[in-house]
Amino acid sequence: MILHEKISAQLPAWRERIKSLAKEHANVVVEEVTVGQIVGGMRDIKSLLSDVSFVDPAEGIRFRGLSIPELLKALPKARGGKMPLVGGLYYLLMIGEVPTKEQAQEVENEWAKRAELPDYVYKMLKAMPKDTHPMILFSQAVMALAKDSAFTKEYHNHLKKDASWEPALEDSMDLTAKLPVIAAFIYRHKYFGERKKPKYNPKLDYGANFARMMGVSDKKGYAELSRLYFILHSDHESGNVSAHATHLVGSSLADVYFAFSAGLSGLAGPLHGLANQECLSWLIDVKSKFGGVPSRDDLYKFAWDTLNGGHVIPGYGHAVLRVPDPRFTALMEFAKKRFPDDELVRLADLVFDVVPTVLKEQGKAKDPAPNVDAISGTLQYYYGVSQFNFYTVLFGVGRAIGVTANYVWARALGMPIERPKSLTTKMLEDIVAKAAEQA
Ligand code: NMX
Ligand code: MLT
Repeated sequence: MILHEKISAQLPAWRERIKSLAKEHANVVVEEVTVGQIVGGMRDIKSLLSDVSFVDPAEGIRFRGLSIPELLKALPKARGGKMPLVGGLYYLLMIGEVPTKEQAQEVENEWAKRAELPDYVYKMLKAMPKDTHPMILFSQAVMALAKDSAFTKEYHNHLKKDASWEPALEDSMDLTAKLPVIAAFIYRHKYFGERKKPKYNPKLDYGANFARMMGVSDKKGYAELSRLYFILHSDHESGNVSAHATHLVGSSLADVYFAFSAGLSGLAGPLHGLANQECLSWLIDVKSKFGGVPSRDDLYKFAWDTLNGGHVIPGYGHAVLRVPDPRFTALMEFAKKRFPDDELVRLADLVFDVVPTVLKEQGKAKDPAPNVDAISGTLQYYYGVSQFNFYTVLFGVGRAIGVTANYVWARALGMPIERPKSLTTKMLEDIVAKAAEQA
């Protein structure tokens, strides 16, 4: 398999780099950790290693060094579309080089071979109560697949540490191949009562398959959105909850199914991936309260009412970014090019104009700008995917692309089990008292 060959070729030199850092430079200080960071959710503590992506606060994400506009330009495009092949992104994230069209297609072909879902997963999903949240179903399905993990099987068969990335890659290819099928089945079954298995067509790419299996009416348009959506949601460096949870659990040598289902559990939180569902629901509330797009003044007041009611404004703020999220910009551009007159797009644009002012006036949020969730649901809604609570599943399909690339490289580089040190409140107070004495 192409990804296997390319990773094998890079490994000896990369392992030497890590070995040199660990052995010769282990005592070089990166930076200090403050009390504020410890009580403040470990914000900005530089303590994770990932070459897959990096988030610059003033610029946003770079995937293997490429900004979003650069990435969208450089990656090979899907047949009949303007958006890149998702398989090309997986190649880039795994290998660190922009693939040729043939290389991207090889990844797509691998996915097509591995997309079939075992029968027990369908049975399990069908057996769940109708009102189960789709993120529960999604995470359950991922976890169930651990039964067939190549990694776990080989681990119990004396897997050598140096070779552990190989079954990790096999599992990651299998998992990412199956996710669109799982997601589409959950969608068709939960909201439309369909019981038949979605069919993955090997002649179509990942995005086009997803659009067909979802059964939306504008398949071409939705295939383009799906490609863009999965690419943009794939990774956001390693410290966000879903990426970090996946990495942490993977560091115990749990297989990628267990590790990613932990990531999905984190994604299901309203401050993380669930914000896209909350955000669209907030926009729809605005629309129904005012019977359409409100005036600037009415929206300003509504936003303040949300804050005064003790709620956050979903889709705004970020732990790292200090500028509008370039993923928001890319999705907004997509919408404005294709359906600029859509009422929700106009509303999301007005919110972009008003909410940062309100958040700045309130003075709490460090980043008053929109993040990706401020617009992602609006685009789904346009294509008829109007069931808000499904949106985090879509985020999850995309997120797997980045976090599994990280998982494979973590095994390839022999990264150890993660185990930071904790302190008690009293210990922190003592540190503070000592610092005051010395000042
Ligand atoms: N609306 C109201 N208050 C906010 C918002 C917001 N959108 N963003 C931050 N704040 C508040 C925050 O609750 C905190 O208040 P307090 O001191 O009372 O606890 C204060 O501002 C400082 O928070 P920050 O340091 O700016 O943000 P933090 O890094 O802690 O959290 C988020 C980042 C993204 C969790 C936060 O901005 C938020 O809750 N946003 C809304 C939910 C959201 O859009 N989440 C999606 C994240 C992106 N994703 O794709 O997953
Ligand atoms: C993400 O995509 O994971 C979010 O923007 C959250 C983050 O980066 O912290």
